[in-house]
Amino acid sequence: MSAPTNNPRLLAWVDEASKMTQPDHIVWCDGSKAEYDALIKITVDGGMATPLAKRPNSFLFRSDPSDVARIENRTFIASKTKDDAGPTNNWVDPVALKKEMRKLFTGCMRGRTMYVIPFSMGPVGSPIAKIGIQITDSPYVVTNMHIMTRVGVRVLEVLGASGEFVPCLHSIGKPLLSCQDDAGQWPCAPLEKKYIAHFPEEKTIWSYGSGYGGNALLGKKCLALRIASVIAREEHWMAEHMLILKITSPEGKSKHIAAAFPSACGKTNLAMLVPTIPGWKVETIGDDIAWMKPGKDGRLFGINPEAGFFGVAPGTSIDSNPNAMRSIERNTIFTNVALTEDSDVWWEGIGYDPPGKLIDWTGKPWIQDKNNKSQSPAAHANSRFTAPAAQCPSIAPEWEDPAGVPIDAFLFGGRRPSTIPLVTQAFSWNHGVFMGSIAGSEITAAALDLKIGTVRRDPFAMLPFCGYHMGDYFAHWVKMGERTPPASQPKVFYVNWFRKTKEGKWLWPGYGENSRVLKWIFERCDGVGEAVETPIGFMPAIGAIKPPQGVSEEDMKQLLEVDVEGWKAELEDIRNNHYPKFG
Ligand code: SAT
Ligand code: MN
Repeated sequence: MSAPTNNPRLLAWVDEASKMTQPDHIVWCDGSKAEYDALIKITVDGGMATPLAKRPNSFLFRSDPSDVARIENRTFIASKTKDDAGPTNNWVDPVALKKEMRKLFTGCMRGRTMYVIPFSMGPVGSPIAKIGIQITDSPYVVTNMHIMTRVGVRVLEVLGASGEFVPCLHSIGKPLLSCQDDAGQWPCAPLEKKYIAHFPEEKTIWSYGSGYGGNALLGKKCLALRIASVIAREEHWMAEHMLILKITSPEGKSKHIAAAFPSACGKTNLAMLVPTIPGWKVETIGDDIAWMKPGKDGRLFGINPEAGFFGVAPGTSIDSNPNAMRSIERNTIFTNVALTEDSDVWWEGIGYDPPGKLIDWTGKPWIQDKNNKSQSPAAHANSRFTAPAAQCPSIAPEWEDPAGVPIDAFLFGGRRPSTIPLVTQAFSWNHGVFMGSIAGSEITAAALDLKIGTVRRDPFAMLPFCGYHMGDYFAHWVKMGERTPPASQPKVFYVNWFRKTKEGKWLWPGYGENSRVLKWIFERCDGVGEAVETPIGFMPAIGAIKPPQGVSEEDMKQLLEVDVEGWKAELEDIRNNHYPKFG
């Protein structure tokens, strides 16, 4: 196939990669539906994918049990010096790593097809968007990239002969010997040969040995966060692990809120929230990543660089997230969920019992046994759906606006049963930076490295996703504030939906009721919300947030108290255990 580009740098890179990996064929992807269908057919015919009878154009994949999530201990920032990667990233010397990885990549695509995927992160041609080119030998990855990014010829047109792109080299790391095929098994390399490598100075990504999620869909965490965070620092913008939502008042005024939470805090649910308060509307711009640049008027304008949702399936139900459930009715790829007898999907927390016998995510028969508390789940805890964002009923009309949307507020949060109130507003930008830097969740289940009750902090929810020194990242936030006129700075809030009583009862119902807190945040941005000044920030005045049903005045008091003793312990933990990590 002749290459559909005359970009010399792209042609040279593809040539070099194909000489190293030695594929049987090279295919330049055009992003068309015909291409998607043909690739899906290859996976179905090969026994890798199962068509789902109840959901048009939807398919189930089961991965290898060793390849089910991002692997942080095999993810590397290969900057020139260790100090540039900082104390919280895995650093390796880039020269040594390339030498090692070249050995692995040599001949790794034998017996396979190499796909060249031109993709845009962000609306094609948007001044905030970036172009990536992913090389991969996985048809599964190509189909997922079709959904998660904008793939195709239009991207090559924007790239032109001299445009810039981020080269993303990927292989599942399993060459096929002559006459061999995968025999329906998910191909990948053993753990010690898996490498998810980032070269921040060159702005390139080399990923070897995994076909799953963020390890393999290189536009997502690798490009849109780790590499983009490096570019954003150089170019004075922000690449953040944030959802963006649009909230509209009964009077028809809108604000945009970008929010960062550590994992398992309901980011996708918040992005697609259905308000319980009459007349208010929440719409979705993005559920995972925000790229924000200062506009001409000094305000920050944000885009969602992605085109789809790669959401966690377990816990997603009509009650917890009706918009997500409706987004996945068709044209969706499911990975590692359970299969029903009538060829539909099922997972723990889908909101109803399994309709009879299932095939679990490992491919084995599974019958629910409610008496057996240690029964292994039918769907993997990190099983996923990949669905086009355009299918989401709550998607905002301007979600693909190349100019982005003006950001009025930043939210940080975490799961904090004690100390942290329902909502606090920062006094200033830098106070807000402090709030982002201490974000984290309390450990509720025993982890290897932390004991129950301690806070696992994940500053800005960026700890696994920042491509450079985390201390420099905090400084970048401070500098962004200095570059933005105070009146144009987004206001910053810290929220906690997960407060409990001393007896362990939830104080706040969460989900759609969080709209009450969003309303106060909206009003604060509008200059009308009533607040009191406390030692930890501005907080809602009595009556400024109307409690939902089941939340008493007494509960509200607890939710909005300033826990002086708790905060003293908090500060001690921050001073002694958290900040020293960053130098
Ligand atoms: O696998 S992804 O990195 O895309 C999702 C996640 O682990 O947060
Ligand atoms: Mn994420």
